[in-house]
Amino acid sequence: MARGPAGAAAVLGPLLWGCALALQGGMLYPRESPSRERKELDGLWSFRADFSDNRRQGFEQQWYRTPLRESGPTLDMPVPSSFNDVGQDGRLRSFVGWVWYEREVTLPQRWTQDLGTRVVLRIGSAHYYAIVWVNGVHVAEHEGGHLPFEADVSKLVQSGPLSSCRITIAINNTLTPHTLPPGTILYQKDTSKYPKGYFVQNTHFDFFNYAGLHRPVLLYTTPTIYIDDITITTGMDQNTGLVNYKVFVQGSEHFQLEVRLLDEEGKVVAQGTGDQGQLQVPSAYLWWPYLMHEHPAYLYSLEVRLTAQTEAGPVSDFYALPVGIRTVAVTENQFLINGKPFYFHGVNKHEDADIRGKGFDWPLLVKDFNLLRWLGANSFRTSHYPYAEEVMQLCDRYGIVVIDESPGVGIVLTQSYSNVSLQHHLEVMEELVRRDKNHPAVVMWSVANEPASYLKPAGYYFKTLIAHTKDLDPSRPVTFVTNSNYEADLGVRLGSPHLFSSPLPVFWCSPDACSNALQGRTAPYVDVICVNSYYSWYHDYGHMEVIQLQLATQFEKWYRTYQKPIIQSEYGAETIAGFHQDPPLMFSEEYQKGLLEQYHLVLDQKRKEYVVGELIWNFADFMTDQSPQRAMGNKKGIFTRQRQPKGAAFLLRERYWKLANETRYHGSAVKSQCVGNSPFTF
Ligand code: GCB
Repeated sequence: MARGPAGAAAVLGPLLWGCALALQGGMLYPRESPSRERKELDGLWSFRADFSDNRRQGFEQQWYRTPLRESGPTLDMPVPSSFNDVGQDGRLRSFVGWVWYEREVTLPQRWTQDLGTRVVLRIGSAHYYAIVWVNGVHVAEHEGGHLPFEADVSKLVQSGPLSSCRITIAINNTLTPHTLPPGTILYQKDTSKYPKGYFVQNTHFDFFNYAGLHRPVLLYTTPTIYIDDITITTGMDQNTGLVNYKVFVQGSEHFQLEVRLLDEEGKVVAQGTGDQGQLQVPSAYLWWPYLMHEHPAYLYSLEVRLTAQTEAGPVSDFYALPVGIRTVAVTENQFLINGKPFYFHGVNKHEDADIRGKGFDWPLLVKDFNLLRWLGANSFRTSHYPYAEEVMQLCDRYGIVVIDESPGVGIVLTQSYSNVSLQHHLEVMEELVRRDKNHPAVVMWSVANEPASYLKPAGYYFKTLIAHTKDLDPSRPVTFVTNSNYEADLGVRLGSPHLFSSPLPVFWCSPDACSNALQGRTAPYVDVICVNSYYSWYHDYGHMEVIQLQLATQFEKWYRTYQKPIIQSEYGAETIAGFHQDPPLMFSEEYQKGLLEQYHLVLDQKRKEYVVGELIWNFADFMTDQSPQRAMGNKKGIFTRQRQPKGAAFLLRERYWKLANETRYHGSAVKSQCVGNSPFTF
């Protein structure tokens, strides 16, 4: 039965029904293999926004029961894309409530007739709450706009003579104090100022709440006995690379598993059997970040073969997972990758572009990675939500290091610290870790951005959230990004001991940190302090002369209190491309450059001590809600929204390449990456 809201009030009210923690099953990226096929459903879908007063007409009239065109007019809607900016109807741009998507799909005959085939529908992201029907039958519901979800639709597509199926997806973009990110619906009741029933969606974050089917939707197959999940952690013992694997199988308890690790030339370098074990790779090539090594981003391929006997005969399933062997560790003042100090010189991004909004787009993605590499950026933070899986895959291939952030942005209301919110946040971290745990590029989790961490419940909330994230993945450090005053912050501070527990070896904590934790002396909530500041922008407007003093004070206060490495996780200035003023005035390109230079002077001192990174806000201009502070969006990009450089991009480029040369561990030439798929060897 659909868990859809029952009454009109619920349409814009809380969307939570109490999610049980501990996710069922894996979320392996759907890759083709000798046993798996894919059918992409990108392209034009039928679409309708439910403009009825209570936004519930679609449920009342059961629009999912018959083709959408039969219940009223439809629009063509591209998928993936946000629905907001593709049309000419201003009401759609700011629409709040349920929208309906539909697509008819013709299936290969084998998929509908071979009962040994499992057919799965996967939705890369549907922002924010989605309900899915296939041929009018409810198959899935999902809360959260930035992570994938699936439905096994085999029974439905294999139950009749039909070789086609109709997929209907209803999506609600309403944000409440308990969603992630949170928001509030403001009902305006003064009928002398607003029409009856008038409401607006308010948010507490600085980007436009684009909505729709933002990422690829596809159908894929597996055998009915199948590889459901794989967990990899890696380490080094002298020159020997260690790959710990665990394979989860569904569909039977009787099966055999073989694993092989192949190098980039396709040569088998290690192999094993069984559902868990350790592969040892003598003289292993390590996965190094871009610009840190002459051969960055070395990827092995872990091929897994499952075989089982069934009454109908033998069954095999194959899956190949890219694997980078690397270690991550944090000391009191360093961030180490493969035991060498790593300095984050990178950016914060958004999934955002003209027309498509937050819709996934390969040309845009490749352009962004080309710009990152041109810039000499070695890292980014997925501000302020998980990005598409394809983005993470490119980071693995190019060696771009990622701080992987949850959609925990704008947690500023007391209600957003309730148990309902916390429970949902814990589950989102489970979904995020489940999806991204095997990416070598991901070196740290960020559970939130700029929460009101001075509020009383913040201490318990973040302690619980961070401990849970460490339990889910003991192999990576955890942080959240703060803009609080160091004295007021309740989320970063020292807390009660957290013991690292994992069936797999712990690689990220330094021996001292581990032994401190184990002896119960200290266990910080966060492992790295990430701090945002906007000196001479949001205060002391125009006074760049105060930046050095204020920034140095910020670093010293945080460091002396906590003795943890610090990343300047945001800094920047609003800049309208083409505005020039010298001496610099706010909003001019000269002011942006001047402000960055002031920051860099202090960063250059402190990076010799304990500052381990700087991430500019922002890579590119992006769309926000309308407000007097924002001239058609946030303009702090060093590139425009169309990805053209402002003056600051050249300044940053010079700096990043200089930093790369100073911090490079080995070699100089950057080898171009082979990004093809190699054939299976089993
Ligand atoms: C911040 C936020 C970011 C904003 C930025 C700004 O601190 O983390 O989401 O866009 O400041 O430009 O105000």
